[in-house]
Amino acid sequence: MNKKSIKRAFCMFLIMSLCCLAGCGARQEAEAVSDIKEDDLIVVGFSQVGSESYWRNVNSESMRSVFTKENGYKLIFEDAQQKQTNQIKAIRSFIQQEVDYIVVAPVTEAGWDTVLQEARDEGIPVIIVDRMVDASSDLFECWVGSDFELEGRKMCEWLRWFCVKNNILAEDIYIADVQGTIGASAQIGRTKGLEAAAEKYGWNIVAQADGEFTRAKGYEVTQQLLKRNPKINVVYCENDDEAFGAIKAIEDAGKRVGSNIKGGEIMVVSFDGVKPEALQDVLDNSISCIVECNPFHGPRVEAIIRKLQNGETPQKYEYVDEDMFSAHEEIESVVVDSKQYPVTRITQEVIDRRIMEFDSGDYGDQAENVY
Ligand code: GYE
Repeated sequence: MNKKSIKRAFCMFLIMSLCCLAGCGARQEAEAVSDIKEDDLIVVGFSQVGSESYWRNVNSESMRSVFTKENGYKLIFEDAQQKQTNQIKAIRSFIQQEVDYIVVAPVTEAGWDTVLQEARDEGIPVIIVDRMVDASSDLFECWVGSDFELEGRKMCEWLRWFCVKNNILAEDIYIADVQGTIGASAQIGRTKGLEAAAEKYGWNIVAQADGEFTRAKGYEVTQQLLKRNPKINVVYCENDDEAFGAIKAIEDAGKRVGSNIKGGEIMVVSFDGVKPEALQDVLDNSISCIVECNPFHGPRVEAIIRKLQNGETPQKYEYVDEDMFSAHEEIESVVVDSKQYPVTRITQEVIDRRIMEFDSGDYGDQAENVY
């Protein structure tokens, strides 16, 4: 054998050994997972809102990805199809199945006392995620989600400075508020933020209607509102899916979408910033500003359950940090209650980086990203 063939043979041996090792590793891992006994698993019943938006689907995936057998959990996932009655049924069935934890992402805030009391009577801890419940705080262990009113206020500060910098008078602003599901915390907070700012700065809110956080409803509602109110020059969509519908409705009505309000364009702003297409719309100036809403609650809820398992007391309310996105350079940050919030300037690079981070599951330590 010459030197070259010895080298090649050695390489082959090395590759084969590595493959064998990797195979053994994978096999061992599979065996380890199948060794986990069903009885040892922590059973989590999760009642999810539905699948009304891209945000929601990413949120469901985030929950599914942590509550796995490998991590020591059995997840019972129930999709409520945007109906609270389905959530109440699901919670009652979780109680019957004697799950260890109940996690609820409530559709709307009101009407939870009775069923949460039933869970409490059975000694099952309840964790509320994303939206909030309007119930006595001793009926649940803790809550983790976004400060929706702050999101609305951040957006309105952005709009205010946009108007100042572009010499647009407050009285010339005519806003259509395409709301989220009425009674959901995300709707209540975002609407409240807008109403307070309109009052403070003198903007006109000419119409408000329920867009149910969906693209189809966002389209339908915007189409109707534009017909009835030809003066509308800002469409405040309470999520990106509604914004996709609104953009189409504006274009179908023969009008132009964009930030040039003085030039006759209709400005669209929205919330979430999860779907890459939404950020692309920011770059293309179809959406002028997005206030981020972070959907990665799976690791946060899992961290809470781990604490409860260890006999620790988790923080009662945990809010997640959130960004803002715009392609406009003139507003670098906004201030709400003396706190400064930077606005990330959207470029193709920023979009590509976010896509890469999301694809690889590397979006920072999400469980830590709370205050
Ligand atoms: O903004 C929207 C979703 O509750 C934060 O619900 C959530 C909202 C989110 O359908 O896209």
